[in-house]
Amino acid sequence: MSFENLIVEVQDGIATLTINREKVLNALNTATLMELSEAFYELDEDPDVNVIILTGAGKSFVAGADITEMQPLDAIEGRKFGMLGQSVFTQVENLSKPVIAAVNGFALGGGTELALACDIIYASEKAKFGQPEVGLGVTPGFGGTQRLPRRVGMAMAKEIIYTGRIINAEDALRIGLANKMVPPDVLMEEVMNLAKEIASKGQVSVRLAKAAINRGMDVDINSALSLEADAFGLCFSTHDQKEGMTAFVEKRRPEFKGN
Ligand code: CO8
Repeated sequence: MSFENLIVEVQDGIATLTINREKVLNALNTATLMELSEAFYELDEDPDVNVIILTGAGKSFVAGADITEMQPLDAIEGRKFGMLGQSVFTQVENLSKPVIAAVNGFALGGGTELALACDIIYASEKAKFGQPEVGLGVTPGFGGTQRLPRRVGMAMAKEIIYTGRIINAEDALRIGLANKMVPPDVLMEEVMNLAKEIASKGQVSVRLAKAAINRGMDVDINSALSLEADAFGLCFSTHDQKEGMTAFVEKRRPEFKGN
């Protein structure tokens, strides 16, 4: 895969997707959003990929949507740009495979929103989160008004969004925005270890669990439990369920095949 604004590397079942517009701190313009969509589609289809890591080149994860591109937009164009970002981030959220955000630096506006679309966020001690949009005269537009309250609670999300305040990694960890905070020089190693741990499990069950969690959060508890029952039942049609349980009974390590 070759892109102008992204670097994609795949090794041992783990893809690392790096947003690479370092000069503008990896701000997301239309071209980068389109490339992200294409890259995520291809990685989800790639049978050699089980887990995807998303990070940014240089000192930034993503410093938001590209302000120079947004500055001249009218209402119709602004809505269109917002919907493009929303559709790409929803694609990331709904990917069948787990996506881990390795937040290496600034994750502002669209950067926090992109991290929120990932399954798990590991933050460098240098990471800076926030939704500074009200300081630019706009609302968050790539999902922040919806995914941030779902992640950190409504009152905390309102304080973050109404003030536009920058949140350091320690606070991101405290409020449950980040799963883990690590020193900058070991961020990628820690994220890779997490990815390898996930990749070593039964991949059908990992993906069905992701779908059940994601879909279940948007419906009532009884419908959600029904989704879980369907996912659980479906696992019993797989090689990996037979192998996983047989290996337990035979006191050996399972050899999963991902089917
Ligand atoms: N867009 C475009 N260019 C950017 C952006 C951005 N979001 N962020 C940084 N840059 C550029 C700077 O303009 C600068 O370019 P140049 O060298 O040509 O002057 C270069 O990147 C380096 O930036 P700084 O010199 O500012 O670097 P600092 O280390 O001094 O500061 C900051 C880093 C604090 C991250 C600072 O760059 C900053 O505040 N950036 C903007 C952050 C921001 O407000 N992000 C939110 C954007 S809005 C958004 O994401 C909403 C999404 C939904 C929109 C839906 C619309 C319809």
